Amino acid sequence: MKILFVHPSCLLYSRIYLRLEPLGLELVAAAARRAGHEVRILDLQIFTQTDMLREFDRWRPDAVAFSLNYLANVPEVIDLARDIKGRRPDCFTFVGGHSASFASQAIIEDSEGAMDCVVRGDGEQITPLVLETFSNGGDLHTLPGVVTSEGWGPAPKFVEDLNDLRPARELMRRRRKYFIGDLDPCASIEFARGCPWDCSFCSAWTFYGRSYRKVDPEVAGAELEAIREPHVFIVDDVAFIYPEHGMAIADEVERRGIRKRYYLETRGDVLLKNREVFERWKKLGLEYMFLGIEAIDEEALERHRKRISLGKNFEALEFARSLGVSVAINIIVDPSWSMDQFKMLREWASDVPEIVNVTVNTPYPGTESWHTESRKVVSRDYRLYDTQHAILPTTLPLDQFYRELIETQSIVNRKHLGFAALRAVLLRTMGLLCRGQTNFFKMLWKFNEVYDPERQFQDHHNEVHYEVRLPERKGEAVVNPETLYVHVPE
Ligand code: B12
Ligand code: SF4
Repeated sequence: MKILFVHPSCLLYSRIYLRLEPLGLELVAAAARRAGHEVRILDLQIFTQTDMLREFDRWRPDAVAFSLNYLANVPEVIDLARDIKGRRPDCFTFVGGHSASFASQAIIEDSEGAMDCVVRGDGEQITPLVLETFSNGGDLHTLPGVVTSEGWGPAPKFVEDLNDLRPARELMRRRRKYFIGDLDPCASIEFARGCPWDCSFCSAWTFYGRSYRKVDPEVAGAELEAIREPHVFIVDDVAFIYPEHGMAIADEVERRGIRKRYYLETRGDVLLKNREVFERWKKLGLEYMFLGIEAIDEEALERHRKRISLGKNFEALEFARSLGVSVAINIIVDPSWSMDQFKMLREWASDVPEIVNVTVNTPYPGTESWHTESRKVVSRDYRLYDTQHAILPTTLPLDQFYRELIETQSIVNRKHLGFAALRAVLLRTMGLLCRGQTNFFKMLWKFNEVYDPERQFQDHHNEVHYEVRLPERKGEAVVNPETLYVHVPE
């Protein structure tokens, strides 16, 4: 079969700071190719919907498969499936990914036959089976993790071995468009999958049943060596939980003489526990580290169930600073915030040397807070579920909330991306421009074009075609995690 794999377009956030290769889709495409299919990938973070439809008409694939990690992309993907069925009703359409797995029933219903099936969980092993079953006219809904209008298959299965497949990077067109900050161009890599913690606002753990699976160090080393880009984003939810794993990959990097610059995400307590691993990676080229701090008060940390104290988080920040890496942190703003709370955050964010990323508390399907959050959501428009909009009631009038939010973000943005920051990274910027890499340079002045309080406020008044389904019993005091899992723990 001929299969076109499609990644949807950028979210608000990605229009400025980053654009990263769709690693999950590359892995699934590689699995389909290994099963003998002819595959192509089109990334709508780079190409347009018109490009996609043109390719569809010219190449005439037998199937189109979408990747859907972000809830905000659900309407776009359903509409694209409708376009495809409108052109060729016999073309097989399916979708997988993080959000597709949590919103599978809604996607099947809302697409009214345009999406033939949703594949929940790890996609590599099941995709060839889905394609085979479709071509033989078999019952798709009997396969593990598969949801169709006829019903649900059994629970999805974990891929047997993470070392088995490598992403089909060579299928990506215009790879130089992928970047994060001044790591331009940037590739992505996965050293481990899943997360054993259980923060109440996050669905990384519910997706993978709190499992944590590691790629063998030799495989990780070989893959890293094969990457052409000089910069690499490590996509693990929490990097280097096990020190021996981090050290063994570092051995591989040294043995192979790999010299790259890296970005990774981890937790404060993991950083403090495995100091020597991060020190070693700093020597190997670790440049940026994202620490999941989330709050600057104990009460919020408790509510998010981060299982770390404020003191430990600050200690981790101190240590990260001493390492000499650039540290990025995320602070979750609650829609209930007053002017004073915003002001306090602005003052704090201006004082600390870290890059402070500000997101809005957004309960997501698949998280515990989606069920326990007792406030009524003010919008069920999928497009607003991007952590940059308030979908819970704001205490401030909504337009004022956005003015405060964007003022806070712009102060933080100016601190790191304004002229002063540019002066500091002038040499690097010139180097990138000389090599024809313009992604970082362009991002420096994009803020005002992308973030506009009035536009964000108006987004609440757009016509809504597809709505997020609310949980049956919203405002529950406790949720049984078993009911949240996509992959049931083994
Ligand atoms: C790395 C990462 C990022 C990176 C960038 C990722 C990127 N490429 O754009 C950064 C740090 C920049 C980022 C930012 C954000 N992220 Co993010 N991110 C992740 C993370 C940790 C891993 C994603 C990943 O690459 N995994 C590795 C690959 C191999 O797995 P995968 O893509 O899931 O693919 C597998 C399956 O999903 C499936 N699959 C995928 N596609 C397809 C297609 C088909 C056809 C099939 C059959 C199967 C299939 O098979 C694949 C292989 O098994 C996830 C959490 C997680 N563990 O999934 C959050 C996650 C996806 N992000 C999330 C969020 C909210 C965001 C932000 C909006 C805000 C924030 N606070 O971080 C921003 C927005 C970014 C944007 N794109 O605009 C949420 C999504 C929630 C939701 N329901 O929408 C997640 C789930 C984390 C969470 N907090 O719960 N993110
Ligand atoms: S926020 Fe981080 S530590 Fe918490 S469950 Fe999600 S990935 Fe794990």
